[in-house]
Amino acid sequence: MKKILSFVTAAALSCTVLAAVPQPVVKADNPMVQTIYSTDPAPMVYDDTVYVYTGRDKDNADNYYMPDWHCYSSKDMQNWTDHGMILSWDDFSWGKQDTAWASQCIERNGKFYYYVTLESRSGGGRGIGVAVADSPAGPFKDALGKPLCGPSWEYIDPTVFIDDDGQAWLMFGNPSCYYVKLNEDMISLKGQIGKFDMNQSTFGPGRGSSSYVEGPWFYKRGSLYYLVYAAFYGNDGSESIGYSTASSPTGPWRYGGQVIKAGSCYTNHPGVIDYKGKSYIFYHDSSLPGGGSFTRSVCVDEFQYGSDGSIPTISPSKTGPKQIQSLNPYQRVEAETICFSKGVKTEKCSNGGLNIGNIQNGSYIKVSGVDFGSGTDKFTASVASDTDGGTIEMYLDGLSGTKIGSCEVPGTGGWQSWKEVSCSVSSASGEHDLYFKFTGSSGYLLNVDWWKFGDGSEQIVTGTTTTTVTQPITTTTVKTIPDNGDYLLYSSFEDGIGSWEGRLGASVETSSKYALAGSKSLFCSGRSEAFHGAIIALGSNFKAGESYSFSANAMYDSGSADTYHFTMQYDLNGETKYEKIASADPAQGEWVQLANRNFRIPSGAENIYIYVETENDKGDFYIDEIKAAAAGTVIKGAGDGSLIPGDINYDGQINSFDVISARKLLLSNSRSAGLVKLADVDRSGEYELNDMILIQNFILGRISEFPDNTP
Ligand code: FUB
Repeated sequence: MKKILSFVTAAALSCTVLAAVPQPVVKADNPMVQTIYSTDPAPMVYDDTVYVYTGRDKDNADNYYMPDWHCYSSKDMQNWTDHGMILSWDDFSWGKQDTAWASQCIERNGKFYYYVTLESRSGGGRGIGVAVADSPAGPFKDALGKPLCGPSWEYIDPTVFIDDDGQAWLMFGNPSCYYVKLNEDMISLKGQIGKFDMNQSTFGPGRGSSSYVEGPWFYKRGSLYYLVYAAFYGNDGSESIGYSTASSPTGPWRYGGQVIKAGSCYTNHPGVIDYKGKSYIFYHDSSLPGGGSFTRSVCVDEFQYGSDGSIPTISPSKTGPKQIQSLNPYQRVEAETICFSKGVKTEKCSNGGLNIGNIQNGSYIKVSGVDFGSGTDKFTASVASDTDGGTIEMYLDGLSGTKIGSCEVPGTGGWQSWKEVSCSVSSASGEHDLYFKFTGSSGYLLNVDWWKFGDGSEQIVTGTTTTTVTQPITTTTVKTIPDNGDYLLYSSFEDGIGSWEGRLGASVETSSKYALAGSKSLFCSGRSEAFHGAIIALGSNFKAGESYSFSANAMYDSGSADTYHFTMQYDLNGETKYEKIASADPAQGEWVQLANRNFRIPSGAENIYIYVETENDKGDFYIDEIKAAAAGTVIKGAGDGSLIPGDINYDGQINSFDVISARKLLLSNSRSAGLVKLADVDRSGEYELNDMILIQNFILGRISEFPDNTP
């Protein structure tokens, strides 16, 4: 009782103070990694997500002592999820200790090729190595057991790009830039290594024959090829970033200008991407406390190309780019998803992935742009502590902003002995930066694996559109989460088959004959067994032991009626196992949804796949709109005649959650045709601002039906 009273009093007090005093907001979101010194950023856009690969400078280093490479991902450009160390110098039999320099990763046909710089332990200089993985965050394995290029003291800093004609190019080098074609296997060279003509007109006037030094970043935009690189100008004491352009990968290059001016860090290293219609440059500086030329930190900023394709001079910012999508606190958020932190480290978690640790009194984490919607009443976190624990305090918009709650963490008997703790929270609605401040006595207090908030909408899910599931869901309490388009996996087949494959003897290809949404689906044929179907591996977004909402849609247009299964395949204790996620019987020529809002991936499962198969029939079939989201998410699908225009989150009613979904949809670049149809309440054929206003007016009682503006 005492505790509740003191919490209420504190909350009330902090509200009173709030009204009078402007809130100190922690603004510094660059550098984007604060848990280690990170270097040489290499961004990659894959599966609607930005992955950034970095090197690591050792703490207190007095030279480039770099033991391993790390990976981070984001969908909003402000909050970055740490995937930890993905590869080390030690994973290469030929690599010398602590020489893990710059790198870049690229995807081809569902495999991830990671090109790295390493010094050869048998002498001769540095070289470019290549490691391969099945998912963006690894595990990666050296593909060759020897350098792909080198050793040579000039061979550092690989950049890789696959051109529109399918030809892959590798470029690298200091103080000259070298280029070579890669074979389709991405791990062997096609032809000889060439060297660009390095002069003032190709790479700008600089300290040497040109300004180019190292760290090339090669890409194409429209029909123009770009090389952005670390450059030395005049008497500058440190590297700038410059760029050149060409109309072919091998030049002739034409110097474009200075992109980022020299700062206090001796080196720099660019990485440039376009993501969701915006352009971003990644680089490194020495801005983290204790930072310097050998203790660097990765940063990111947004920029706009000139109408002629030129890159402007960009001023590094402290705030980083604008957040492009809010964070949903009502689904499990990994604690290592961080906008900015102080006094926090990440480490491997016994439950998979990472957890945050090394937390002491006063350590904190900022999570940017958290959308609490119409309000929250509960906070839950998975925590561990080998000491007496501590307290997780939660604040909005600054460390001295509104305090919305405080959760006591007890000792759990070990730093990896996980326990869920919950507490009530108040005053949080709408979108805010969320601060977790950790308090307690001296020493390390607690670790956190994940957290989430509750929105008071706990419901008993009594069934889905499935007819059979191996895991009963009728007795489980599952929150019904509105579908806000935040998917962990989404295959619409509009842009190709993605990572889908034919299972065993089957073949898959996209088809324009039928589509549940958009204009394409995936056609599965050549099946000589019922279990031959369409299959995809679940990536690092999915964790064994966790529950998710899965949905697929299937149809057949000829052959016999049969039961269709949406199945999970995984390895457990050396054995391959299969479990039905959902099953249904489609009528010929009609789509059917195979969905399960709460399917748990068994603990310990590895090599996890999902696939669609049939019970007996071996005929062809089509699948479309395959989605996976947080457990409880009501994913829209086929065969439901009860779709209500305006009910964008598909929960059977039009309410304020639909306005939130409508707003998100308006800002989203990747709208599914099904969602657009539901949101286009005036039936104009397009989803526009007017539709969102109509939905809002409907909820406010200003209109009782939607106008029909059918063209
Ligand atoms: O980080 C080690 C080296 O310094 C990189 O390979 C270069 O690009 C420079 O950043």
